[in-house]
Amino acid sequence: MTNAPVFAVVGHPNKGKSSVVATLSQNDAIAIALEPGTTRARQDYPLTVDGRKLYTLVDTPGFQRPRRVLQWLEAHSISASDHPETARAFVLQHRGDDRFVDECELLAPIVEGAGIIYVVDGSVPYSAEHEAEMTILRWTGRPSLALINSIGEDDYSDTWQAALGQFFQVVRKFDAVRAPFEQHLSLLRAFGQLEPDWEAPLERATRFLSEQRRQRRRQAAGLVARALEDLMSYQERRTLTLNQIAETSDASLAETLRDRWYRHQRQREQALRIDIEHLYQHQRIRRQEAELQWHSQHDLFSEDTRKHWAVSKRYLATAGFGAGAVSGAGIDAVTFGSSLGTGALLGGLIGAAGSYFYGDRLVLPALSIGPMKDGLKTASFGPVQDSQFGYVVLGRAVDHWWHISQRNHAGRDLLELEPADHHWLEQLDKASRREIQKAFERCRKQRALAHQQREQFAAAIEHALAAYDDWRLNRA
Ligand SMILES: Nc1nc2c(ncn2[C@@H]2O[C@H](COP(=O)(O)OP(=O)(O)OP(=O)(O)O)[C@@H](O)[C@H]2O)c(=O)[nH]1
Ligand SMILES: [Mg+2]
Repeated sequence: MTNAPVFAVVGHPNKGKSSVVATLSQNDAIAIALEPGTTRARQDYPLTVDGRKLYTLVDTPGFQRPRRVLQWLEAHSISASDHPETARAFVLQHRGDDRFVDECELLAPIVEGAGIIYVVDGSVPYSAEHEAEMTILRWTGRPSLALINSIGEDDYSDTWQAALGQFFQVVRKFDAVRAPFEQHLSLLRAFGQLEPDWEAPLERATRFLSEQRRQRRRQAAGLVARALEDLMSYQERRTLTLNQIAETSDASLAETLRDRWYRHQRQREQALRIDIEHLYQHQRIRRQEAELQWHSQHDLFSEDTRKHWAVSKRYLATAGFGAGAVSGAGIDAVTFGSSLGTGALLGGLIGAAGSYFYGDRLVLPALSIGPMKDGLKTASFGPVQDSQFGYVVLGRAVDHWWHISQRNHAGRDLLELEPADHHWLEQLDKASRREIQKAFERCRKQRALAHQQREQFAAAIEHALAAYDDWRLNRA
């Protein structure tokens, strides 16, 4: 596949050209800024999947002197049949000419054979000043498509549509920042219709991208499952001499180990965040300070978190079994490893008050000091003895994954993980819920998951991702 299509993304300065390139090439390193003139030189951005180049997008600076260029073209043309030749001659003759640096940069890839993606801002009114640009592009004779990318709130896309339709073969609305994945694919297909040589490679590109999306979800589920396994089974340990034990109170030992345990858990969760972001080729996501610093408001262990991260008390009470299933034999199956009896705990959970639930007592592990061995004792803290903790982590992880999987590479805003107090997990099939609950139980008992159990756990998490995706979709 040597002839992967090349598209030059061109237009007026500051209309979202680089944003379109960033999104379609899945590259968040591309400079996007409020000031016009951010892109100064032509730059190629190939999109590769599994080492295969599917297409290349060329980011370009905006037109600066389109009327002057058009004058030159008109003065050097005899008839319409020489328009593409004349456009090529313009580029050849003006290389190094200070007046037309930007025009040469943006026209060069087109006269070399690239297709044209012309980007306009549909939130400002159409103006005739664009006609020189559009005419120049038409002169090149290359396949062309116009994108109406709305930067602001207003909508003038109708007048744009009418004007662009006279110059371009296809006109589409495309929001570089918000367009969902399906629209990326549909855009590629539209291009395939413009040029017979591109139809097959672009059809292949859409297949590869769809497959990549499925694979990424599977890999994301694997990452979340591994993180949950680590978090649920983590134990902080410290070996102490007799002297140390004599000098240290249980309370301060517990505090030290607990602090370290907390830190580990938070770091592990952060590592998961970054792994997920990198999986989707997001290398520079800025998250809220509060998220990175674990401001107490967003603390993994706070009541606030539980409320906000899609884990209701009622859900927690019936986690893995579905509402109403926790009765009779069901209760035995729910082993909430707590110092309280199962019955008492469930009473507290289901009871209207239940407000003590999720206090540190239940969620957090306790300090344990082992027997003396060779003059040393080992103090340990963890693993967490309440599998509900896993659901809190899962709810947060799934929500983060969803935002990342939806995020276009033109997005530069802060990632704010909005609170949601919903029962989305109830949409998950029972078998998957049971699988997740089983894995949590094993982990908190520090029994390593066997290969097959790990796979089943990851598959259940993948179902959870899909369920969450559906739930978000239906909510929108
Ligand atoms: N809300 C919103 N803003 C956008 C969109 N596309 C671009 N912008 C904003 O518009 C501004 C310009 O975007 P760029 O992609 O840098 O535009 P450009 O055409 O490459 O600009 P130059 O390289 O300077 O010619 C940036 O502040 C973007 O964040 C969009 O689809 N939605
Ligand atoms: Mg730019």
